[in-house]
Amino acid sequence: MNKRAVVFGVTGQDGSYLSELLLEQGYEVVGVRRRASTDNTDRLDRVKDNDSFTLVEGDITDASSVSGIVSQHLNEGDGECYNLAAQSHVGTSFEQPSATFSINAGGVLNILESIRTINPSVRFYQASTSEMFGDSVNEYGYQSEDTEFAPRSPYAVAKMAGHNLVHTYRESYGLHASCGILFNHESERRGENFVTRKITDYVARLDAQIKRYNLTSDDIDEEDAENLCWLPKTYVGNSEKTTWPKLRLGNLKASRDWGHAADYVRAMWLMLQQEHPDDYVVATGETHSVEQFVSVAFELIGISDWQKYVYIDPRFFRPAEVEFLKGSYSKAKRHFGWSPEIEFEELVERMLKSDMKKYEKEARSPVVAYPQ
Ligand code: NAP
Ligand code: G4F
Repeated sequence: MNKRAVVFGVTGQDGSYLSELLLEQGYEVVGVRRRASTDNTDRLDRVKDNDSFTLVEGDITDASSVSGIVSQHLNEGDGECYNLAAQSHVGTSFEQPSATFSINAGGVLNILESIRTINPSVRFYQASTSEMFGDSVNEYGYQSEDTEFAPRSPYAVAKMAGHNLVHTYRESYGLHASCGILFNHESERRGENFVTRKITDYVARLDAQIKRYNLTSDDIDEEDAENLCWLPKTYVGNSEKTTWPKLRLGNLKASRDWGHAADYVRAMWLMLQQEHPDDYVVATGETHSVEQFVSVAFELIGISDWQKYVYIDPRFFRPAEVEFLKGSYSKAKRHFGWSPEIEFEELVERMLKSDMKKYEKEARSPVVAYPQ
């Protein structure tokens, strides 16, 4: 019989990559999505029609929904359960702290309780996060499993509660429950309101418009066009300058350790294949500022004066910021041979190329809407 895995948060970035990996490994995968008013399963295009993949509805904040799923799909044997479901946006957690806590902490409790009471031999993965470190660094200036946690957002506090619940259930009931302390990981499927995807999406759109109107960067004005659509004020051949809406960003100085999601889901799976449950940092060991990400993305379309296109908008600053993340993945490497394969420049390029494909068609149409 094939091994079975239940994936909570299957419609998200990581849920889609993990489902693909598990199916490749011969698992029967049950993906759990919450009810949505319209279809939100585009990221699952590669797995939806696979006979070993089943999509079911459920919400981790609803204990009876979770226990129903665990008793139906993980009631016997040593199946695996991955909790990737979360309100995953740090900025949003300041606006919706209560919803964030109920999903990111209460949801974990519901899953752990279901496993404990229905089938304690199920192996459990919890999506913990480098945000839990806040501004802590170790004596070498980075973060590892032993670095103190000092959460700085409702998101991180809720994730810490989930993390501690996993420890409690591991120690009290002997569950095989592991936490991946994952640093930022992005991809072509990253949500558009995370900074990396927001940048590549803008740069791809800019590139499409520059090509559409056959412009050079010199033809474009410094002026911000917040309320204009992506239609040049003047057309090519006219001596007047063209105005574009700018890329509105917050803190450019923050540094993140950015990897690719496809690499990181491999680490999640490997954690559950270990004899003993544990916590592992998953990271690249490199850090780059948001500004560097911006600069690399613009360079890829041949623009070096990116400052001209960026507007620093106070709306995107957070009440408290995590300024610096750089993780050491040596424990994951030592225990199960994991290391990342996709490097920073390749990550930016892959995301940008994927967004460029999206705008190829738009570049040929005359009027486009102002991006939200
Ligand atoms: P994501 O794209 O935002 O996906 C989150 C998923 O959770 C979505 O499928 C979402 O469903 C689902 N979800 C939200 N609330 C739910 C609820 N109440 N019940 C059931 N499902 C719910 O996030 P991601 O980037 O894939 O990250 C996966 C996990 O890793 C998250 O827990 C995140 O906090 C954590 N993490 C991410 C990173 C990173 O850099 N990506 C780093 C460290 C940790 P909808 O599609 O309906 O919204
Ligand atoms: O892309 P971000 O929103 O990711 P953030 O806050 O680091 O959180 C992500 O990584 C965590 C792991 O460390 C995950 F747990 C979490 O679920 C999520 O996946 O912001 C990255 C940085 C921040 O310093 C932010 O202040 O970019 C800065 N930033 C600057 N301008 C912006 C913007 N962030 C966003 N989202 N939008 C901006 O316009």
